[in-house]
Amino acid sequence: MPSDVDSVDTFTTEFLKRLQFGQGVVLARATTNDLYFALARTVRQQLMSRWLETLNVQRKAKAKAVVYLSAEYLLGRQLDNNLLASGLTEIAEQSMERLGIDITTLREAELEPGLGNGGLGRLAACFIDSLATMQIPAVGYGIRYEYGIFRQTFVDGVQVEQPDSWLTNGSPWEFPHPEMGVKVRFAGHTETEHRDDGSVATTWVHGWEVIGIPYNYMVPGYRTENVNALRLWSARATQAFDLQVFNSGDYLQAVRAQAFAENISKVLYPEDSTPQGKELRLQQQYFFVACSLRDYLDNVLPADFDLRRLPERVVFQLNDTHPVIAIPELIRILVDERGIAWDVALDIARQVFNYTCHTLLPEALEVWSVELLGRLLPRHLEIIYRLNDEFLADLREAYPGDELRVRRMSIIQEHPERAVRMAYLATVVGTKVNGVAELHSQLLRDKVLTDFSAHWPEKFTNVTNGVTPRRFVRLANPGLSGLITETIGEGWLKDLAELQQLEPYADDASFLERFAAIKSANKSRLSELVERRQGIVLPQAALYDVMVKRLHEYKRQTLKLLHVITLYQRIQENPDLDIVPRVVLFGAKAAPGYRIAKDTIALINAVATTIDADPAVKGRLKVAFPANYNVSLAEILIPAADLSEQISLAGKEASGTGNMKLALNGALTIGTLDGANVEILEQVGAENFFLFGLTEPEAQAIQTAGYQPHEHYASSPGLRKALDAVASGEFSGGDTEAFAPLVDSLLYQDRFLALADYDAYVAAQDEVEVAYRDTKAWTRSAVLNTARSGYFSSDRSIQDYLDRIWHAKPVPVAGPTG
Ligand code: 26V
Repeated sequence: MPSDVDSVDTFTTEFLKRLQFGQGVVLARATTNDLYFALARTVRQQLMSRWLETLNVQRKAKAKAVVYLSAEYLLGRQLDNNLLASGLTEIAEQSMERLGIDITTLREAELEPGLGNGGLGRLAACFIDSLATMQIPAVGYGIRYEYGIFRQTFVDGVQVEQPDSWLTNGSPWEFPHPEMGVKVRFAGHTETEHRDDGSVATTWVHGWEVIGIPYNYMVPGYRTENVNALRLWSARATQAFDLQVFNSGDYLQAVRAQAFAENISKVLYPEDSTPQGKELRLQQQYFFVACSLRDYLDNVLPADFDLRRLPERVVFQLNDTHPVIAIPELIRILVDERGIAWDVALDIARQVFNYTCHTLLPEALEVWSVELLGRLLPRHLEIIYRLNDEFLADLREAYPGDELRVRRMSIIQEHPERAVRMAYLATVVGTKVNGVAELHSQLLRDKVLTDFSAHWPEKFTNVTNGVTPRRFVRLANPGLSGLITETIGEGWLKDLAELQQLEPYADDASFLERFAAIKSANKSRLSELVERRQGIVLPQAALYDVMVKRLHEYKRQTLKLLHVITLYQRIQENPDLDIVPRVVLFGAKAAPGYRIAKDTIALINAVATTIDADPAVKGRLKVAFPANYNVSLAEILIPAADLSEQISLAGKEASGTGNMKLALNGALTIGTLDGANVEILEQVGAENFFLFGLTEPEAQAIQTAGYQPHEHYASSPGLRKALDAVASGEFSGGDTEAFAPLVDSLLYQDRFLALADYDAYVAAQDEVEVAYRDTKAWTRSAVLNTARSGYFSSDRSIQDYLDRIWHAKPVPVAGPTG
């Protein structure tokens, strides 16, 4: 294929062709979007031949592949990532410069695919990057939501959600394949036929169906010829359905039917903790899982493939419970469609599925009511019942007389309604169940899936999360990346453990100066952005204190805010106080229906406004809350951080991944012993980490004993003062009602022990302040954070999955960079 664009000349020629023939405009008349499209298409073309070659090589190799099933992929912008992976960044930059085009504007023209809520979706995006980089044959499957995570705006400080229409300008990275549409059936009933030979055959007579159209996205590995695929499904009405209704003469009804079908992939559910049992969400889950299995079994595997040998060729990783309906779906295909005996089918399913759990909050564990499941997927419910019957029979044999245990472990819960516990289904059938950080996996074994881990200890394992250094260091922090590469070479981008080699430079004065200068430049870059967006000017010489993550009570943004109020009150009390100037940055979206979370956002904004209006503060304290925190904003915010806030109540945050990104970029963590913080502390050393707060067992003990939050209010003067200020209306123009629900929930409930940890938190923040005054020592710690965080690469996570769970091997694609 004559498609190489490996010089500035050929790149420019190709770019102009794309502009003319792809967009239908000439340079002089091109819009920014035209130019962005032409550039994206030029890069895409370069990756295209590698992609086809990868498919070719993988098909021939017949190696075991990893199929990652995830309802979310929080991809972020693609242009820079694809330029980097293909080694075309400089050529593209020079080419654009030659044409007088500002490439930065083009970069910013890309609307990021925000097809995920937060950590879980971003982890999926990091994992497919690592899989490709490590040359593992892998496919990611998911949903092509027409609207991703909502765009957050603030109106008078209150979060208002706008639809995220990321596709309005078109999407240059996707390859739609309408001709490869897959039918997905729903509803109806089942019929059983007792055959003469004694066997029983079940047929699912469905009620309605839709078509899934695959959209392919290239997932290029970093500096390798391997390009994997991400395949996202979009729902369309079937023609048969249309014709039937159109023929009946009811045109409007037919159009409505079409809209109904397309609704399935319309929008990402913005809740990330409390499943509402919504019918459309179950439709989404089954839709993408059914499309993906069908696609893999029928199109990816060879036509004559004997499905009895499936475990040799594929492993399905279930990203949380969202794709768990794949288990009964595979069994249904094997038994009902391929005529494989139940026991054999079940045995296959047992070998190919594995389940990752991403939470500990009991309210986040998905259950589907039997009523809904039976109505939407009658055959699947039957299969689940049969699985459960057999499982419970095994249990009764293993634990004679222990009916209580049997009921506890049943896949079907009886109260408050009959429902299928999806985590249990995944645990019963899956080969391996993993948590996402050491502490999380341990608590999963000891607290959430206790009976299961007693029954099957070898089923449980841990894979600590990681993040891709390509996006979150190399692209997000070019300054630091340059310094690292200059110092230790560029091997770290594929083997992040090499960052260790930076350790000796923590005592090298000139290295420290350069490191600090880069941090300071990153702060400028951030403050320019904040000024452009919000007209707020951030002081440069200040400690940048960053808390970015979804808004959730367990993450305790209010605890951070109470500290901010305390700092403010110290200034009010003593206007000449010598404190370290601090910029506190928040980034957080709240689920639209999560009242307390939205109130917290309003309070953060109200506090920011009040502090800003107070001349006594004189630039010593600033709160900035840029709206719409997303991957693109993370890439600017994280490299500017001095201090990383990881202050969830111990035992609640499964892992966290923002904590890893921040540490890698040289921020020091102030944090609790929760999630992966525990491992960050272990890696970077206690001298380079501000640890505070209750431990998980302590928190547990307090809650068991009957926690009384107002006792802390009564005994801590600082806390009392801060809370009183909120209650008195100081931040709401005298309105004492505005934040009453928030204050009351803290004083009378405080589910996540924010008040209990307040004193310890403020004390740790005071230590931060002392430490920050010693610039050299602080920078030394920052360098050590970077040098010692190599463990948190998603490449290492993927290697752990390979070793402990998947047992798949690389299939390198030969080529100039292979
Ligand atoms: C849950 C639900 C519940 C039903 C409604 C829709 C929905 C969408 C997403 C989720 C997932 C919530 C779990 C989650 O995101 N967990 C986060 O996973 C990260 C990656 O493992 C981890 O770092 C975070 O600590 C964990 O909170």
